[in-house]
Amino acid sequence: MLVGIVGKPSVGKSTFFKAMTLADVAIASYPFTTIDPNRGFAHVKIKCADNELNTCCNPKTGYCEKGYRFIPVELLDVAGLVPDAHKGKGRGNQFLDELRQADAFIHVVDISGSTNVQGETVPKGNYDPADDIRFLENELDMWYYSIFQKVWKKFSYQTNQKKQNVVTSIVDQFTGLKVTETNVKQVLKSAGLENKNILDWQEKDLKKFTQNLRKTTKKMIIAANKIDMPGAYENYEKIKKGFPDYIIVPCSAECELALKEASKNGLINYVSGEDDFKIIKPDKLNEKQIQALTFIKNNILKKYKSTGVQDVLNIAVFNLLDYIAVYPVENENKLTDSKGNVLPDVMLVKKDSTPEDLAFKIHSDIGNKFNCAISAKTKKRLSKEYKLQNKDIIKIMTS
Ligand SMILES: Nc1nc2c(ncn2[C@@H]2O[C@H](COP(=O)(O)OP(=O)(O)O)[C@@H](O)[C@H]2O)c(=O)[nH]1
Ligand SMILES: [Mg+2]
Repeated sequence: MLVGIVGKPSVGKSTFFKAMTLADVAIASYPFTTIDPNRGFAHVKIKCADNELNTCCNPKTGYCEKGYRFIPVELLDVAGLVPDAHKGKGRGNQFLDELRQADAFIHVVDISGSTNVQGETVPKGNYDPADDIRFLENELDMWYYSIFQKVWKKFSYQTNQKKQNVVTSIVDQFTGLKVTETNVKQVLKSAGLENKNILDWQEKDLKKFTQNLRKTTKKMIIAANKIDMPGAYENYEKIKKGFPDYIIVPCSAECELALKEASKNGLINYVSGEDDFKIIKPDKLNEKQIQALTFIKNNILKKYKSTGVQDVLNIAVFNLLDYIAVYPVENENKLTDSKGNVLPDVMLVKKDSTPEDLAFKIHSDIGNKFNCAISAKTKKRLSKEYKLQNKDIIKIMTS
């Protein structure tokens, strides 16, 4: 799974990325600090199944900390998008191209309203963050629209005898954008274009189809970043009312990064996404650091219950994309792999996946040889149609 971070320049995309991956990336308050995309692993967080089963896991991927299991998810941080990016403005078409493979987008917005549309610093409150949501939606729609226009033109050249299947041609045109046949069929239906000859589509049909396709295949959550700044909360409240269809999460990437770094340096005890931290080396902290930590504790953690950054990723994966976490094991009694590692893997699978889907996700060979599955929690054999549940522990039997 790949989650793309999008937004105009200087809203905190790279800070968000760094806070989640602790990768060494360039962060600065001037536009286009990031040119080449940053790619790295962040983690979604679940309450690990090991404590409810009175055991202790040995993760092969990700890690487990204080009863929380962290499951890797790939994150992509690209350069900022500016208006007319789809036409190539600010190398926008290159940056959009880098986002093709993403399953979902996190749109980072500077909710304090202190960066203009180009990403330049302006006095706080001088810019309405609602404009960011509108302009970015428009850029993404125009991006899909321009890709679609190519296939649409192809249709008009085709004679009736040589007419290609509409759905397959659209899927082909969107190669690499994770657009499936099911997506296209569903969108044709929802846009009321199922039975309309594609050559009779009007401009408004094209727009509606491409917009719906974009919304279906690139789901988006809004990270209302810089919530630590004055006036940000009021803007967040306004945006929430103005865009009821979006999940909007208040966050402070800078605060999360400060906590992660202090924790990495052994100064504090902090688990990503928690509402508190503990200072463990008070004598190693200078006055400025103490002030910063006190600010985070009182103005962010107490007020919002977390810095919001971990929540954004968790909500994107589990709510927006509807994934669940499943533990495959080889020994259903010991809950281990063949080497004796307890609950070594957790896989993210789409809700409503079956055990066979899980088998294919592990490896195509295992999928091809799939025979049946056993739930390690109940020791019962699961039916072919069984829908996997969050935190199921599954043994796959192959033939
Ligand atoms: N106050 C505040 N500043 C932030 C936050 N996140 C990022 N910044 C600052 O915003 C500026 C732009 O950050 P950067 O991550 O490079 O933005 P990008 O261009 O979107 O990747 C830097 O000066 C960051 O320190 C935040 O949560 N709060
Ligand atoms: Mg950046």
